[in-house]
Amino acid sequence: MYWNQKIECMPTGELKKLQYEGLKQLVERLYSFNTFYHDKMKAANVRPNDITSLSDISKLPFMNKSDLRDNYPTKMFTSPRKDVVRYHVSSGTTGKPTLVGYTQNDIDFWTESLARALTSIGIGDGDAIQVSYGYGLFTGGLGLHYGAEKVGATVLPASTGNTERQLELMIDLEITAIACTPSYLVHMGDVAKKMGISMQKDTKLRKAVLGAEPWSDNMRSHIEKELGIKAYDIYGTSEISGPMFTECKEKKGIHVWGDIAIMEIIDPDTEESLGPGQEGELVMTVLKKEAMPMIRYRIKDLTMIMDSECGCGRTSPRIRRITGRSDDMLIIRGINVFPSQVEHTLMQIPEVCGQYMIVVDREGALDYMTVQVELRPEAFSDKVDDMLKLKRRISNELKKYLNVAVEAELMAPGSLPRFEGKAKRVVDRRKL
Ligand code: DLL
Repeated sequence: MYWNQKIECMPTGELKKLQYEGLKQLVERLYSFNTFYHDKMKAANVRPNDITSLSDISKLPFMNKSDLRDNYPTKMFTSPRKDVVRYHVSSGTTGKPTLVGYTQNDIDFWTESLARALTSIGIGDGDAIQVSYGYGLFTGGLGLHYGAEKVGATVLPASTGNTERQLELMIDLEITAIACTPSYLVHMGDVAKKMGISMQKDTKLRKAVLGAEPWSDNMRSHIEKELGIKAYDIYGTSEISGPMFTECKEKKGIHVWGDIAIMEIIDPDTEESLGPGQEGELVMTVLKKEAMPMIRYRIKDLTMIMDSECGCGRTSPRIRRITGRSDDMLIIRGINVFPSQVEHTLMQIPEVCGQYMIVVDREGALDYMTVQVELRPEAFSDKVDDMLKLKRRISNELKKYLNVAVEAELMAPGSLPRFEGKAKRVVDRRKL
């Protein structure tokens, strides 16, 4: 079953033509109407007339998260406020968050993308889907919500947390599909067990749309076996709109709709373009975005373009599941955290010196983050009450800024390791 067979199964030659036309229009529009892109293209010595084939995309400059930070909040927007119908916000690398804006057309193509994706894994009007991604600034909840409504599914906007109640509702409402992070579904399974609920026998849950954080094939097998369901990978980033692309029933790579996005894979160090089957960093150009277009955005996720055909009949390009990142971003309970954000927060607390260590661990299915913070000698004391207060204050500051629970561990002056070369600030003990 296809949602938009014409596009999903379009012959490759035709799709490339469509992509070229989309790219040309996008470049012309941005060069003429947006100072940020105009200046960036001019600095790279490229004009709209230089784009005469799809491969000329390589002449265009890359964009990075730092471009979003430097132009915060709306300098990169290409639509006036009256046409912007929604904002979402995700983590920036330091100081300011990343803001994304959407026109109604942007919301519509995002929804269309998810309608195609959900149809490809067999979710439709016969399903009741529990959306347990966060609703709010995060794109997961509302993104899936709109996509699932579009295919006619009945949506339970459960958002995150309150797991016992989520399980009760899952049973009472005969939920057949769930969209959440893989770690939350595993946690749900653990809570169900404690409540004496068998996910296989007591619920009607049969499909899960899992993403927003890396997860392995081992974790998939574990989830499918334990819960008796089929688990599919969903991928996206807020900069390209949010969750957009999934595996189909074949589970052999994530379909990326070619009329929506052009993908490239580059060597993260040399920025050279890599061919199908070669692993590198994913770069995306989103052809349809109006409010905040993205040209050659370096997402920093590591993957490859797959060169085999998919058994489902869709011709759209596919990427292998994401295996890691080329930068140091961590994902804790689905929330992106950059070590630079931790440092930025700590540097504003007078009692701490510049030495810190981030330790990430997994207990059961949930991630825990501890930040070991070395104190200045004058701030270090043997008064337990003072130290507890300081610990609480630092934990709260980190939590407020990172949006994720963090435990600060106070360390005596000189106790954390020093590095002669690149500092190693993260110890990640999670096994996926
Ligand atoms: O996580 C959007 C999303 C919501 C995707 C719900 C899937 C489901 P951001 O918060 O901007 O957006 O984080 C994007 O999360 O660059 C990857 O590093 C990581 N990520 C997202 N999906 C996957 C996945 C959303 N399926 C960043 N596998 C991305 C591995 C993923 N990593």
